[in-house]
Amino acid sequence: MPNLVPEPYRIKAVEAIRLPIRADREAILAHAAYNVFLIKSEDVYIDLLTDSGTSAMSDAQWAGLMVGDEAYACCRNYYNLKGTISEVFRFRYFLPTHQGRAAEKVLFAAVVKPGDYVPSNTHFDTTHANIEAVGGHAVNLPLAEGLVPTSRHPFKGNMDVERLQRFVEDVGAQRIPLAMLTITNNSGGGQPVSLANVRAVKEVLSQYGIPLFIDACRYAENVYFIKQREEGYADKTTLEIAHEVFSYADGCTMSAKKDGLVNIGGFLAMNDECLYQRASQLLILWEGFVTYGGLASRDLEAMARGLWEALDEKYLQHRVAQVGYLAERLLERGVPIVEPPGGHAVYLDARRFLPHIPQAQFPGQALVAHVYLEGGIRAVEVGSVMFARKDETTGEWKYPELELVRLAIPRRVYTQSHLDYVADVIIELYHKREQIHGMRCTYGLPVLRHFTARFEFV
Ligand code: P71
Repeated sequence: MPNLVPEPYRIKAVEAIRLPIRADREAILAHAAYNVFLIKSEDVYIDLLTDSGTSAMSDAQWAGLMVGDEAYACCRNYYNLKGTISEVFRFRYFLPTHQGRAAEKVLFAAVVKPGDYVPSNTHFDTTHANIEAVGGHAVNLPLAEGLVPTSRHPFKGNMDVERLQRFVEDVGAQRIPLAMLTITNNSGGGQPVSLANVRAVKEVLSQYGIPLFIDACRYAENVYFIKQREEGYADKTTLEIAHEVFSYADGCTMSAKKDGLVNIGGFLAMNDECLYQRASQLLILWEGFVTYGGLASRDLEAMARGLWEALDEKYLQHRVAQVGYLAERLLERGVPIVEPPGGHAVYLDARRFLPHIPQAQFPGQALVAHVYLEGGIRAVEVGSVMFARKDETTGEWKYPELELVRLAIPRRVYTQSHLDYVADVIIELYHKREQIHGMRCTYGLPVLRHFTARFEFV
């Protein structure tokens, strides 16, 4: 069993979970208007909605909560976090925020003017929305292979560097206040970005004086993929690789709810002092003083410790193997997924799973609904519900290239037998796929509609 990497931890506290009977699951889902964001968590058996904020903290992190110094200003935990960030990410300045999107909001409000462009390998939905909220255009320039679920390119999260160069020439550097790289690329299947790509993107941007920011949510998983897959990095430590990744960047946004191994927290970091000053003003306005940024001091401490734990190689080896194990079990039964699997999730390819459902009838959402009905498992759609956009002039909908259902694996939470159960449920559903019908959206807000939208089966 080459994939078997036992959990490099043992379990000290447990939380009961319960599978409602099928009839109850049907009623629960209908009551939630077929949107799993609206299902009570106690009615979910295995919760794979997200890997964000759902990690199990370590004993060291829990102990860290007790040494939270709850002073309004300059608490000791701020300095502990500052120490971690300067040792791992090596940016000169940082501001804590309550989560990733708060860091994005502050950053874009400080640098993006109406009509500006922010290119990325692929922006996550909150990033996209925060750029547009200040009048900017969020532009995705992924590698072509990144949009082909069956391509086994090792770094499908890469940005297309030639497209970036052309894009900068087309719109002009003065309209691009910054560019971004999301590591790993969440919307594209949790795929990593290579160090060669980070370097190449930085080279292009340097010609024009455009800063590079990294969306660092899953930096540790990305670092581990570099170590495994990129020539010349097998013998480097995860910390050394992290140093090199961030050395090409001018700053980063971070949702520590992912690779910070905390339930809440994030930060914005940068080298530019002027930007730090401007961002500090906005942080104080929206989040809180610069030494806590909307968090309790104990949360800063848990983050300071979690950011280190995420770089532990034994932990990363298990994490990536765990996701890979679920992927393998599905692949050996022919279930279409995004290959190779990413670091935090297995993504079902809803287009190939349900070829009889047109994109306008939300095959991803229909699959999410049935994954819950079949096994009480909560997944999330990353497809037309999340990314389709209405053209304001023609009124026509533009659908995304990828129609995916993400099975996100919370960190240090589920064991292999949970994943075996998940695989069995999905395989069973795959056998019955022809019985699954499309959906229509009966209510949806124009921005980030997936959180609150309502559906029914057609
Ligand atoms: C994820 C999330 C959380 C989420 C967001 C929207 C719908 C469902 C779940 C959040 C990210 C992310 C990247 C690459 C920034 C954020 C925002 N992801 N960048 O994947 O993946 O961070 O949630 O802390 O504000 O489930 P935030």
